[in-house]
Amino acid sequence: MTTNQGVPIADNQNSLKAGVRGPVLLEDFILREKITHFDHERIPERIVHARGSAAHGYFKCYEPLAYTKAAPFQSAGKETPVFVRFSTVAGERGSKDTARDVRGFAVKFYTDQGNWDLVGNNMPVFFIQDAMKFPDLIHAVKPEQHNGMPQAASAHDTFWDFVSLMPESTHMLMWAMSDRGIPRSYATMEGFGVHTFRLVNADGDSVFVKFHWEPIYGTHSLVWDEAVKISGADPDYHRRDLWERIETGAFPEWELGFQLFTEEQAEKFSFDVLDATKLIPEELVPITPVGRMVLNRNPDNFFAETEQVAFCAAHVVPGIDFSNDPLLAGRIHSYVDTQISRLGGPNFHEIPINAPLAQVHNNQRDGMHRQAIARGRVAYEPNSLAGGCPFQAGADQGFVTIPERRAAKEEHDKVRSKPEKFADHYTQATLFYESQTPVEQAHIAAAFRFELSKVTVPAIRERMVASLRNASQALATKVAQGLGMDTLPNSMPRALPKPPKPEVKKSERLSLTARPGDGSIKARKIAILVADGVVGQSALELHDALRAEGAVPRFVAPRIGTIKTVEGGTLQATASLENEPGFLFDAMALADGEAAVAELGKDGHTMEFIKDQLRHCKTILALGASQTLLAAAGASQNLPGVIVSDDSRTGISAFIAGIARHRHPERETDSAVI
Ligand code: HDD
Repeated sequence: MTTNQGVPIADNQNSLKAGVRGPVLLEDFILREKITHFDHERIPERIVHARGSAAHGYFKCYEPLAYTKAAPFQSAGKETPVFVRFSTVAGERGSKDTARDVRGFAVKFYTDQGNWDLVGNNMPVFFIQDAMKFPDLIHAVKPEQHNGMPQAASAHDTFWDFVSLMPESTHMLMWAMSDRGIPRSYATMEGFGVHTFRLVNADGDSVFVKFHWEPIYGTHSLVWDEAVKISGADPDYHRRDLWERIETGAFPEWELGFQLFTEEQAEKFSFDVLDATKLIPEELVPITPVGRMVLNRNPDNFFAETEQVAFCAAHVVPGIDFSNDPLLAGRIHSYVDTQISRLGGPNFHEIPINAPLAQVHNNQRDGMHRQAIARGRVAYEPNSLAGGCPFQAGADQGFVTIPERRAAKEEHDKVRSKPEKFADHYTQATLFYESQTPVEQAHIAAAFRFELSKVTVPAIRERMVASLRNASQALATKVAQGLGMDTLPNSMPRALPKPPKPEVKKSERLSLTARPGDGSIKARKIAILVADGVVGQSALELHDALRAEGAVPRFVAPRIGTIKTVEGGTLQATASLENEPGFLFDAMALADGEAAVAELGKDGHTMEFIKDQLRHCKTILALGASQTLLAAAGASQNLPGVIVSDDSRTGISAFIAGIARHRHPERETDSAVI
């Protein structure tokens, strides 16, 4: 052990004192260095997206792409290293993972031509159209300034005050109130670049693009009651899930897809592609798959990597360019700016996780925390003393901004204004709501009801319902009923009374059910409830069958440790009913064995365990004698997703098929707690 100066430390237990009971001496440089460093261990957390988790991996290109010269897409099979950070937006760094919120989905590609950061979200649209409103949006959603509450939640007055006065947020509210706001796992969320970007090829031709990440495990979310309970039992739920998936080899994986369209197509759309509150329905522009991203390595050090990684919407590489989206423009400024205070100066690009793999050559010098030692005496260009180095890369190699085509009607020199189509605030909110299944619609209504019921000012609730009427009368009526409103308020006047007719009125691709995934049960957490006297053979058979499918089964018992089987053998319970409650598992099985069933039946946690699994519509298997536990918990054997079996083989295969469906929403009723 040494000091930071490399001086060997003889004693790391005792400070230097004037006598064993005397005062500590100022001379103790070892103590002072240790405490001083400790005092400065924290850096400011991110203003937004403070709570996050990350992993390393790679992106692999399917085929070379003619429409972009961006390095990751130049040859089939080409791998580009990536570092990906997922996050919630509103909560502070130590807040819970399962808050209802948008999730950040930020990908840093370490390309041959420098770093490209695709800093997106798990929703394809945004609350506002212009970065000018971003500080207002964030001030409204963060804990209220007078009392610092609530933490990691949009269910409070200031958020709904703001959004109800900003009807452009209605579309995004639909997404945030949908089950997308409470994902089951980072590995089961879609990701979106949100803005329209441009791809540029070697000839300088450009095409518009929207970026999509599609999870191979399918889209899968929590239900609200589950999310609330998980936040108490395991606030690190998503962080742990990401870590464990990678440790167990069930690597999270997404397919990258492009929605490609030309400027001429864009001009004909009923919406403006520069408006980040609008998406492009896949029925209008289909998604072209271009490659896969796999996350296969956990960070070595949370602070060094996950905390210090600095993403920036301005980090693009040759072949990728911006559009004129006014929300994107503000982002291009904001990210570097924020890192300067968060990471302590302009040299954060030298921190290993941020350093590009491509070499850096320029004449930028000095500043706080500079690591690089620039040799020689030249720090300017042009020069002759360093042989002219570093040379500009030139238009062939270097980044060239594509010349913007300006439509004749956009002739104003400088304006603070918006295009007319930006004023259509509701058409796509309607599209999203109408495209959901009845269960998804019910969840959206329940989420609005919950959030608005936390709003203490009646006028805000009414204004929000008045706005919702423009998106969906049915939804507004349901929400109003849930809030005890006797009559519906008048609809809010629309900024654009006659919006253009939408090309698509219902898009099945917008439902979470549209992406069921590969049908596997990889990485699902499954509880097998056991106690002394369990039938070991069928319990182990089930355990092994689940493992063989890539799932993560655990024996859960009234206490952890060794469990005796009827056959005279043993099982190891790695979780207890108390330390891993039922809502932490994707599915459960009740093992066979009279004595075990009797013991489990005596423990109050067992009933709660089963009831939560029932309530959250998960797959339940009851083997042999354990059927009585199901009955005691009030479960009818005829419920979809509840499997009762005396024959472990058939029971296990039905169980696996049930788990692959994620959940059995047919079990939901209006009165169910979800
Ligand atoms: Fe942002 C962080 C995504 C609009 C300003 N943003 C941040 C992160 C994500 C996004 C994923 C976390 C990155 C990480 O893991 O470190 N932000 C978005 C998306 C937006 C968006 C998808 C809209 C389409 N953001 C947006 C605007 C502004 C910012 C309009 C400001 C004008 N965002 C920031 C920031 C953050 C940030 C203040 C905080 C921490 C950081 O940058 O590094 O600069």
